[in-house]
Amino acid sequence: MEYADFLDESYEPGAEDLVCTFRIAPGEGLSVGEAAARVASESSNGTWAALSPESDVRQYSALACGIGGEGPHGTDITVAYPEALFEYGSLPQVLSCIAGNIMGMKAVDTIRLLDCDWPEGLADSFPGPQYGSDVRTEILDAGDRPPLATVPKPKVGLSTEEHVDIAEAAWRGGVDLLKDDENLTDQDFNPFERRVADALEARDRIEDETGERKDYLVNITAETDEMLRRAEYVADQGGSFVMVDIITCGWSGLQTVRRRTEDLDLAIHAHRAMHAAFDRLPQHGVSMRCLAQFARLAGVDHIHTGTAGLGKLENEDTPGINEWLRSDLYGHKDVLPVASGGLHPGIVDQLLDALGTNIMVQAGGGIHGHPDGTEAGARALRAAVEAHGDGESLETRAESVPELKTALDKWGTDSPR
Ligand code: CAP
Ligand code: MG
Repeated sequence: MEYADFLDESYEPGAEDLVCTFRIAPGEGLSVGEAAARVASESSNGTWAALSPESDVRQYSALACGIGGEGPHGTDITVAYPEALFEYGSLPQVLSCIAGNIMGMKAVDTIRLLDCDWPEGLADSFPGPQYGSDVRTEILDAGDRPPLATVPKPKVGLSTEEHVDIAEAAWRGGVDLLKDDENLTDQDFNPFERRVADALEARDRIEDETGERKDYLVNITAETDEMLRRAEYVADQGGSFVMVDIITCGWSGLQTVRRRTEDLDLAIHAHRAMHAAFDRLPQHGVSMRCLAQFARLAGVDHIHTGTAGLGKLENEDTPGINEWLRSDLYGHKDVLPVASGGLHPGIVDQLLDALGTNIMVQAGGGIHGHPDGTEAGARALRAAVEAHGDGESLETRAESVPELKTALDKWGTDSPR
């Protein structure tokens, strides 16, 4: 058993293979084929020295079976992994194979995991989402309109009173969901339990006032046992959602939370803070497309996937990722994509034209930065989304919604830099 045994371009992947596409730049002195063989070997059960094991371990060996054309960031190769290599239901084990040591091998100058094609057995060994985009009707009253969410800004430092006041104003103005920021957890200036209890109490009041269901994406990000305790607290207080910073918490932590949210009947909002450390460079790392795939298998209901070039953040392939999150995956529920980052009422129509309306729209600065405050900012965003649904231009809707007019006067229709 040596590196050359892990390359077979005549091999046709079968239904029981996990097929991964990588983009590689071979290391010095190696051909693409030689580098591809090393990727297959080191990510399954080979190593640098020739081995002669007694037992038939070849059944667990991956095969580099496709070599594509050379592109600006490297050459795309295909590697087929037999399902038997993997532990069913364990994302960390799968990732330790397909995104493990190979990321640091000398045999490749750069390597990026671009895409995965999942076999049924392995995909079915994961729970998948509990709700997916059904949250729009099962938990909220959004119907086929994009649910609107807002993060109180400044992102941390507000007291619980200030946080709840902002929540009330945003809900009253037409937002469906309050959302904690990715770095707001249980700090002294806004402690977790009081924040959750007071905000959900306010939620009940505003629901009575508006006749519309409202809810709260509560950030439970913490050490795993503590996340479980916080999820139970949210359920006890009558919440329906928890938010997890899935990259910083890690896949094991997420899988543990998903087990408990099934019992607690809570939907999971996935924030992807730190994703860009994996996916920003086109020639190296792990693509956001793959991170989203892992998250769907793990069972999140919503995940941030970007704003199709609009907004303040760099993103890759948002429409393609969103399409995969809605695609059939052996009966797993879809995942509701979240567009967030520098959004304001003046660019929402462009966003919905680019991504469709089966998304969640989050605006923080684009609501709380409104000259007339949070409630006006929320009214402006809601009006912008409803105008798009009615096929009416922002400018026309602004004639009857002064809050929208004010937002357009302030921010125009361009993305912030
Ligand atoms: C947006 C946000 C979100 C980012 C995350 C922020 O605030 O709260 O965390 O959108 O990025 O902290 O920047 P604004 P992504 O609405 O005020 O811009 O959605 O790309 O994962
Ligand atoms: Mg944030």
